[in-house]
Amino acid sequence: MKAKATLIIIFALSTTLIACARGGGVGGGYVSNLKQVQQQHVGSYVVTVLNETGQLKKGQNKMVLEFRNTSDNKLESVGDVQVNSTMSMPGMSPMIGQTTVTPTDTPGIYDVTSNFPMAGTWNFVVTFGNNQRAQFSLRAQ
Ligand SMILES: [Cu+2]
Repeated sequence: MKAKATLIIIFALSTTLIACARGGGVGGGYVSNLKQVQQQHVGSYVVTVLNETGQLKKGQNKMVLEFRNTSDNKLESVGDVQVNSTMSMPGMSPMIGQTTVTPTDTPGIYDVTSNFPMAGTWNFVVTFGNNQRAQFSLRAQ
């Protein structure tokens, strides 16, 4: 009886692992085990920045941008998404954090890579849909 229960548990675990192994990039293999970095409500959308640790670091970062409709909490494609990532520097022109956004096969999920050349607070402005804008203040450590 006990062995049977163990087998069922192993089966359930392996099914979960197979589901997680699908897809390539962080967002391509989008699974709910990503951690939230920050979230904003913009109009009828909830926009969330996620990654594997929930924290950002100086240098190269892989993230996922998630767009959900607040009415049903379902993922929703928002068309072209652009990110402008800058750090204001006293007495200097802003520092740029090179960022690329790639749509994934899942509507509402976008892969994002950012290179933050400096630790500190980054203004991470996401433009999407009908010129809507989510403004994040992200800390890279
Ligand atoms: Cu800087």
